[in-house]
Amino acid sequence: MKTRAAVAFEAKKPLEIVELDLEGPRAGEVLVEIKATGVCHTDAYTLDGLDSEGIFPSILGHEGAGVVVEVGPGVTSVAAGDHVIPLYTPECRQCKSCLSRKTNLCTAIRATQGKGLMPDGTSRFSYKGQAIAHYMGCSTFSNYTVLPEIAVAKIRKDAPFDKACYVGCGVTTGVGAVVNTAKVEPGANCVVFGLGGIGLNVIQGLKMVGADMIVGVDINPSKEEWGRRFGMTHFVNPKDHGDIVAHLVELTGGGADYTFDCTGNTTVMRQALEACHRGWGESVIIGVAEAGKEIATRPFQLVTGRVWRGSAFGGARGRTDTPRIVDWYMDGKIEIDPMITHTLPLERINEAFDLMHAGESIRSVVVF
Ligand code: NAD
Ligand code: AHE
Ligand code: ZN
Repeated sequence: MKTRAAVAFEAKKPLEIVELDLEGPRAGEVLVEIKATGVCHTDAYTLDGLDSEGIFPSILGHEGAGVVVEVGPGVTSVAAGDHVIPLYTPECRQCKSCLSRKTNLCTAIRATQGKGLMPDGTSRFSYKGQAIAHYMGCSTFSNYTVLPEIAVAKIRKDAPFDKACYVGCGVTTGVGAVVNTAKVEPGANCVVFGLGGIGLNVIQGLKMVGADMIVGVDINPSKEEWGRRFGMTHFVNPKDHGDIVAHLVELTGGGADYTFDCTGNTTVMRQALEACHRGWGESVIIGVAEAGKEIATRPFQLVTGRVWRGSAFGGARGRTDTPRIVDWYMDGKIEIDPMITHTLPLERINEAFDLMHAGESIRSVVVF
């Protein structure tokens, strides 16, 4: 069949809208009509050539929602007509990682996914006879995409696609980092670095679990209003302080119980660790750093009890947890609508990247 998609032909070049060929689902795969997709900073990072796994040409996008159109042989958990969210972190429930109950990082198909291929080692997309790579196992910047059965979460049918898509990455990543990774307790003092599409979801997660102090840190002063809208209690612009760590340690009465990096900047990651309370403070890295970057701190910071950890997809087990997060949204426990600042047709998808780089959007959603 044919599908309309925004293709990343080259790094650092705008996406091009073209009609591609898409092969139908093979065994264990499903064909999904994508109805809406968010544009995450990770898509921009890959398009900018900063991803060590970046492949071109490819179809980016990993924050979608849509409808199952057709299933391949052997598929039992979803059927045509089901509403689904594609999962860049699948959940096979059978691999060593899934069975460990210690991680959400299913390893069943990670190797081929990182190469831009379906689990059988081939691509379903082609353009003028040339294979086009999948991205993060999702490729939601295409109107139709093929996904492994283990990489789709079935969600309720009354959830609007143009909001539910955000659960496919940003909402789950932010709220999940609080609930699943850090397991923040009521009354905790917390600092969130970077108040974008992820950081604001960390803030609303912190509010939901009853954190006491929720400090937001951003170099963009317009983010103060956004942070307060979702529960931030204090705002700090690093540009107003010589020693940001000393300021945050003083503000939080000796250091934070939990800090979250939602910037992807390795200097900020160090600040986030060092702003933690001696003896127990935990810092969660969510931001994705560009290829070649490394983090550093004095080992003494860890010797004296601070903990560094990371969180991918908010520690969520996709098929199990994302339908529940959609329920939280539908039940009014978390907000999504105000964070979707821009809704655009596919033809204008490059504007979503411009808005993000200009700091003018929280989330842009492309609707098909
Ligand atoms: P975004 O562009 O919407 O927001 C980033 C925010 O960080 C902006 O408000 C920006 O002003 C702020 N910022 C930039 N430099 C800063 C600095 N030095 N100090 C303080 N604030 C600073 O991006 P996003 O979509 O929210 O994504 C944030 C990060 O999370 C990205 O690195 C993205 O790749 C990553 N991410 C990780 C996961 C995961 O599973 N771990 C999932 C989604 C996104
Ligand atoms: N490909 C990069 C790593 C990118 C990365 O860390 N991705 C996050 C999700 S970001 C979503 O917006 C993630 O879940 N990683 C786990 C995984 O298995 O990829 C690199 O450095 O090579
Ligand atoms: Zn993302």
